[in-house]
Amino acid sequence: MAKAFEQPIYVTRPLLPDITGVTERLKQVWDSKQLTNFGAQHDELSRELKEYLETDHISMFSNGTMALLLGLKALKLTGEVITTPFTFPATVQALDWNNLTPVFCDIDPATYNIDADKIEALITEKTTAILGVHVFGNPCDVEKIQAIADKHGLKVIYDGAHAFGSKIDGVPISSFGDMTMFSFHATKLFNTIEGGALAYSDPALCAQLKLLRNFGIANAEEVVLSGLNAKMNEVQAGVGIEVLKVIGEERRKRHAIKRAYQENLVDIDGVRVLTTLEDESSSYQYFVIEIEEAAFGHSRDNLHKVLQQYNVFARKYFYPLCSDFEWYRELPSARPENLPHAKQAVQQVLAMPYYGDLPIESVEAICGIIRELHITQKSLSQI
Ligand code: T4K
Repeated sequence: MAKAFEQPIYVTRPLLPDITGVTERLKQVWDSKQLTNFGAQHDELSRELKEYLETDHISMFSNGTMALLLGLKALKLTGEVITTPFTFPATVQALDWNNLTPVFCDIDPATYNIDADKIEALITEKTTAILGVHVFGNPCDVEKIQAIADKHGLKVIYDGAHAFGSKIDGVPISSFGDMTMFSFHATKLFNTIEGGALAYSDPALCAQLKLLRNFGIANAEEVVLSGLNAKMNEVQAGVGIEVLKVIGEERRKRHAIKRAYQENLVDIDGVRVLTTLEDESSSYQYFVIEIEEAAFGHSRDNLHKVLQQYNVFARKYFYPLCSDFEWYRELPSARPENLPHAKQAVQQVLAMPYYGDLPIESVEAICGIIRELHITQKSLSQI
């Protein structure tokens, strides 16, 4: 019989580089006395990320939400934006803060991404953009989405919060759409504690995005637009430079963990492993399973609770659906009958513990708990 873990096992743990390198970075920041406002660490990380992500241009922000919010602002969108309800609240909240109305489109049950085949029917004369999310690092159907956007003169923005390093047939994920947002939050594969970036190819956006994240200040004499304060500071950037050095090793560790999960879950009825991009193309951000209650013998919610009894804190990303937020419920596109696949996914999906320092034996033990629950069909009350 499976035993509870002595220490809690969380869905993730931050990737922490050796403290020596971070201390050296801190010393450089201290010596320079430049703590924020586009200093040397900021510029160095910016250069390194541009290369790593193979993008033409990159702008770094205090967090991913501010990057998306101001990216949408820079594109001067109005009216309605077609997006997915199966995402983190930040995606649609970035629309709210731009006075844009989200139009929720159902998802593709195979990838959990916006269903490109359902987008066109939602376009009205007010639509100005499509905001896709590369959910769990798996790419949207970028070709189909671009074709629709070109046909109707729409912008395409991707929330790539989970897609750091994702590629499609060897092409970096940021090559698609007008811009891609990345999150560098502590829970992300690559982190700057908090942080985020926009990657894009239009050089005109560089200056605009710099103004938007620095109060619209053009120079000591001129404030040219209403901006915000959303700059990445020097400590964030310094940490990021050190994290980038260990990302290859982290990806290798996560690869082994992914394989261990796959091998240990493959023959359990009712547990579907979300197909992710293979190896070099993967962002290795999450390891996600889907529970089909009839075959597994328990609901996703029951499994979630049982795992907690064993000190394992898997997460129901993304629950609740954004279309169920109180302030969207009246939108026609938020009606449940329009979002059948999203409604189903939100009841079935579970993000499993996934980070490089998670021992393979722990992965095997977690899978053992799942297997035991399936085999014995025991209810929560019997544990
Ligand atoms: N778009 C999408 C699709 C996103 O998923 C996100 C963020 C965004 C946009 C916005 O990007 P940011 O503005 O955040 O850059 C976490 C993260 O806070 C959030 O960044 C992330 N998505 C989301 C999917 O996950 P929570 O509410 O699950 O965080 P929390 O605090 O419960 O952390 C999860 C687990 O991670 C904890 O149980 C323990 C561990 N943890 C967490 C932190 C913060 C640590 O071990 N150390 C830590 O410092 O949202």
